[in-house]
Amino acid sequence: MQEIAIIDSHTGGEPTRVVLEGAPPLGSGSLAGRVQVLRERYDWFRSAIMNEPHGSDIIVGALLCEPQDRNCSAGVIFFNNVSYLGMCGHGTIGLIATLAYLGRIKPGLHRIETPVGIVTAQLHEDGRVTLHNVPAYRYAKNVSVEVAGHGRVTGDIAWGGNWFFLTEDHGQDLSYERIDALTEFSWRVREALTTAGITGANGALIDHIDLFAPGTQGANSKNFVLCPGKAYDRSPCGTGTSAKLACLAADGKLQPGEIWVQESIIGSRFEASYRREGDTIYPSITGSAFVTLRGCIILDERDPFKWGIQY
Ligand code: PYC
Repeated sequence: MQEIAIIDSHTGGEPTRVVLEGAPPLGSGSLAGRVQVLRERYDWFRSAIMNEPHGSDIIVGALLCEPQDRNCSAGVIFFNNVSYLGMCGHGTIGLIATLAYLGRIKPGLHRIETPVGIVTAQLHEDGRVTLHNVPAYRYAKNVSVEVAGHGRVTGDIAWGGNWFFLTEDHGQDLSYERIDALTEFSWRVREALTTAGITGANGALIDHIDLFAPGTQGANSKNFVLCPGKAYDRSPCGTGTSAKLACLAADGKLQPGEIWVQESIIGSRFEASYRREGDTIYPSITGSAFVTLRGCIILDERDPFKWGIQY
């Protein structure tokens, strides 16, 4: 039997599972190096925690690691049902809420090491968290792709800690009742981008699709975000909102310090803004997370599905 200590939380409805103990040895190098070791040698660990029957395709895992930089409160590697994430906005907010729940951190600023760089997170006295993310940028504007059964769709490609295709030109009604249709449509967009050889910088796979529409009840915008494993983000997506800020900034539609309220497909919200240093955009995302479960995953060697049901 192997036991893996976990704490689950949700940020705007999107779950995060912090893995506290029980990970295989990844060494003490950079987080980017450690995620490579995890991917190449111990991917069964990710699968066991994320996939059914222990997990589900909607959970994002956050493996707590010793930071290399001693000025950081923690290091973290994010993963999901299919792969690894560079950064995760809702997941960082969930991680901070979890560390606070454990009494390991107090309100204030905390540096967190991730595979794509150091982010900082402000834990507020009332429990809200403001994530100061890695720099975001728009890589390409007005990229058109032919989507099977739909026609041409035009959008922007941007980085916010993960790669996104962001579009308002989708002809879809972004309503919760249409989750299945939105999932199928977004998946087709993703497949069309891959088929057309459209990527992020250095050939990076665009594995998040972000559909936008006008927001409701004072929100600037509402979105539907399809994640890499075909689950939709219940939260407004921290890295996706960061990518959106980069596009708004590039188009001169949002000024530094101005608040952008991003609403998710289930109605949860992030408050976002950015600061600019030269050409560099630094996004900040504020949201709340709530701890929902504390426990232990048990890997029983007799269980034929202990490593998760693989797709
Ligand atoms: O909040 O950045 C995010 C995120 C990425 C995937 C799911 N949530």
